[in-house]
Amino acid sequence: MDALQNKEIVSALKDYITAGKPFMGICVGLQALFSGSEESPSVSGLGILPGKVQRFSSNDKAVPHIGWNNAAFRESEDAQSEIYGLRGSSKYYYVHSYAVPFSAENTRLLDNWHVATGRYGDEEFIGAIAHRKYRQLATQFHPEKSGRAGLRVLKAFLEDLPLEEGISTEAAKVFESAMGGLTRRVIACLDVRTNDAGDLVVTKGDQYDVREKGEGKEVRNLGKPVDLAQRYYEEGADEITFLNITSFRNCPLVDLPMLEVLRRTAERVFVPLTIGGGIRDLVDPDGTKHSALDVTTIYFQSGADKVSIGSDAVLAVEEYIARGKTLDGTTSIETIAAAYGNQAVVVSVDPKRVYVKDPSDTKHHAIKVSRTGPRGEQFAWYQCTIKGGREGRDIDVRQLVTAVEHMGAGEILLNCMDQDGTNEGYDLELIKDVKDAVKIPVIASSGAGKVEHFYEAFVEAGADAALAAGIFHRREGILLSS
Ligand code: 1PR
Repeated sequence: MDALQNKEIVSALKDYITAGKPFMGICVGLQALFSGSEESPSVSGLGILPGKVQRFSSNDKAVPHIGWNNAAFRESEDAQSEIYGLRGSSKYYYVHSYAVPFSAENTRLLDNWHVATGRYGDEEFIGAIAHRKYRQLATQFHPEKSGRAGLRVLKAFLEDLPLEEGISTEAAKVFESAMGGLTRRVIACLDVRTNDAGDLVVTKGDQYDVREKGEGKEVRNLGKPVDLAQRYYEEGADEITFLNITSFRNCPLVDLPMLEVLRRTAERVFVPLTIGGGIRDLVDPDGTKHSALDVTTIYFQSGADKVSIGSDAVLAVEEYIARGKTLDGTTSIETIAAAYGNQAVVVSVDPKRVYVKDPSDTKHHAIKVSRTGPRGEQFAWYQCTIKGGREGRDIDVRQLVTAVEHMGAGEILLNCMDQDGTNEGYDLELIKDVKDAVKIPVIASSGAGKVEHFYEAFVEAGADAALAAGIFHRREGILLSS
């Protein structure tokens, strides 16, 4: 709304929409149609639709609401039809902490609109609204990131196909899940670096060692980043994450190869793209300084939807703890979350187990582990590392995740160096422990070797999403189709 006001186009926009001219709004483009939002109580919305945008309650679920959920029309006659290609049986990609709650009251007030809803925990919210007469559609979800289902919506809007009769849905069958209609996400991860021949390749390590064993010890080359991303998208990945794994070595602002990878991927891949590696304040070789926020902006302009912060988050948390757990507003997490929203900031954690005989042997938060230590130790604390696992710090995972949640991170990408590349399954005890500690979504990572491992991460450990690499690169696993 600030941007619209600064451009002095608020009243022209209102006139345009109320005159019934073609309009499509996405995410905040839907929210702005309403009278206001709890996110910025002092700022008015366009007020074209009655009602307020409210924050999801985090009592029973992770917030932000990130992932694939429904937008199903409520009215019985509409539920049998597609409106702008929206199907009750499809899932769409959402990423937001605020939504317009759906109630009987809204139905009455939104009489001129078809209303499609999603359900998150026990809250029903507006997922999309389409005008009954005009070519006007607004979606809380991101059609441009919702794979084929979303592209169908965009195409239908552009071709002005408001109502396609007669396509029945079996929506009810797919709605059920522990978190309302939200599905669990499967994320394909591409670790990217330059190999010894100078080519940018996808690689994959065993416990972070990406070099072949034996003579020569070359960097493993598993393929080209854009081609692999496209393949995983076509096979059903819900999201793609690129990790620029050697970004700590050099620090030019414009990491041209990764920007080009993102640009080309965004032209072919229509699910969310996360970029990690080197998200921090940078100094160019000529001494020019760039903030982490500038770096992020360049990545977003090239097609990324989220950034993932690793080393810089650990260093920021050390300072946060030294300050007595107070925020200072200058960290990369805080500045990026303030500019782009919490959902744009993922914190990637690279922990290593440090075994102890008894929890009282360490000042750190230790848990009981089923994979015991070399001397039969049954407990471990998880030490955070930086620079791709090369340097351990005096801080444990629980300290890190609670602090970054306070700073405004929207999601945790939880690796485990001990499990990485082993194919032996995720570290379920670690995932459970982190889920207990924070309200934001947790992405399980490291160790997936078969489809059952995803099931364990979701059902036993309660992960909101599961990320994997090797299983997909080796073509052993079957991606769970969204
Ligand atoms: O510290 O902000 O510059 O970010 C660096 C990023 O690069 C971090 O997110 C860190 O996890 C990642 N990274 C650095 N070195 C490596 C390495 O492997 N040598 N990759 C690395 C870590 C973890 C996942 C992996 C999963 C699944 N790789 O990306 O894909 O563990 O693997 P699996 O399914 O095959 O077991 P910064």
